[in-house]
Amino acid sequence: MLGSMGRVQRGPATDVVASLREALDAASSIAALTGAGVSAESGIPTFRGADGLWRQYSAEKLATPEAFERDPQLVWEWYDWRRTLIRKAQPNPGHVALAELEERKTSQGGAFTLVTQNVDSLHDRAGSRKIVKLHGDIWLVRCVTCGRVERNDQVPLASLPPHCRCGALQRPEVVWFGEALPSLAWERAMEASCRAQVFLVIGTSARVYPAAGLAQVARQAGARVAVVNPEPTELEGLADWALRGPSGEILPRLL
Ligand code: BV8
Ligand code: ZN
Repeated sequence: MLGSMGRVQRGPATDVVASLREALDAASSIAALTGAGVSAESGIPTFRGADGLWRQYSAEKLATPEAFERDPQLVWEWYDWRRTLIRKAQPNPGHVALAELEERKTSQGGAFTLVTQNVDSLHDRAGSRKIVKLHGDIWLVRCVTCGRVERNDQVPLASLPPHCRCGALQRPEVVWFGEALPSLAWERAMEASCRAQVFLVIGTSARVYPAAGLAQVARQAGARVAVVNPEPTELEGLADWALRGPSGEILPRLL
């Protein structure tokens, strides 16, 4: 049923899902922005949900260069804890559905770009190919001195904090608050958002910028926007479809 504005359609009712599925089938270019909520059903706590705190610290307190400068050990204990959770986690049906959507769209000669804020690599493990990682990758580390980037899969970390072969400290290769996003990733995210006819916003509180601004970019370039989230978000006002519920249940219904 259409809302009063005739635009926003509530809840994952079958007609809403069917209408979005039709738009996805017809679209030649689709972009999706995901956040921590898409990994919630894989057992990974979100940043701002009830289970989002670690030793009572919020992400804003730990995911900063200042926190790392002040106490690299503490910041690495947080990442080691998250890496341990992520290693045990499996991609859920929401991750898998996004990989299938990409496969289907590209096999029809269309485009599907998955832009993620997540650093947990569950989209890679679910089979997504065209992934733009806006905030980095928890399995990569970077030397604070010589800049060398390498993969570190140790769970738990053998030594906390890890050190580079040059002897200097290594940090997680992720984007902290106050740090610029990788320019190539940002360019690819902007390009995909401007080209999309349908822009999916999945499992994000849409509070962190510039990532959260991509929905507006897509809309201004003519896309229709679908939001998949059990809760209302800051993007409610610009959603053409608001599918209220967990992505692990809703996304497979879009196939
Ligand atoms: C930058 C990576 C400048 C590391 C992260 C004031 C106004 C506007 C902006 C700012 C401001 N003050 C400061 C800023 C800038 C700041 C910002 O936006 N702050 C916010 C807090 C206001 N942004 C930055 O600093 C960015 N950099 O601006 O640089 C610059 C430019 C040039 C040169 C130099 C500097 C960098 C931001 C990146 C920070 N890094 N993480 C790591 O992961 O450890 S942020 C972290 O939180 C995540 O990466 C993610 O991006 C972000 C948001 O989290 P979400 O993914 O949305 O998760 P959240 O818990 O919030 O929400 C989960 C959602 O899932 C909920 O809605 C929930 O309902 C839903 N959900 C739950 N279960 C399910 C579900 N959905 C579906 N299914 C379910 N089952
Ligand atoms: Zn080094």
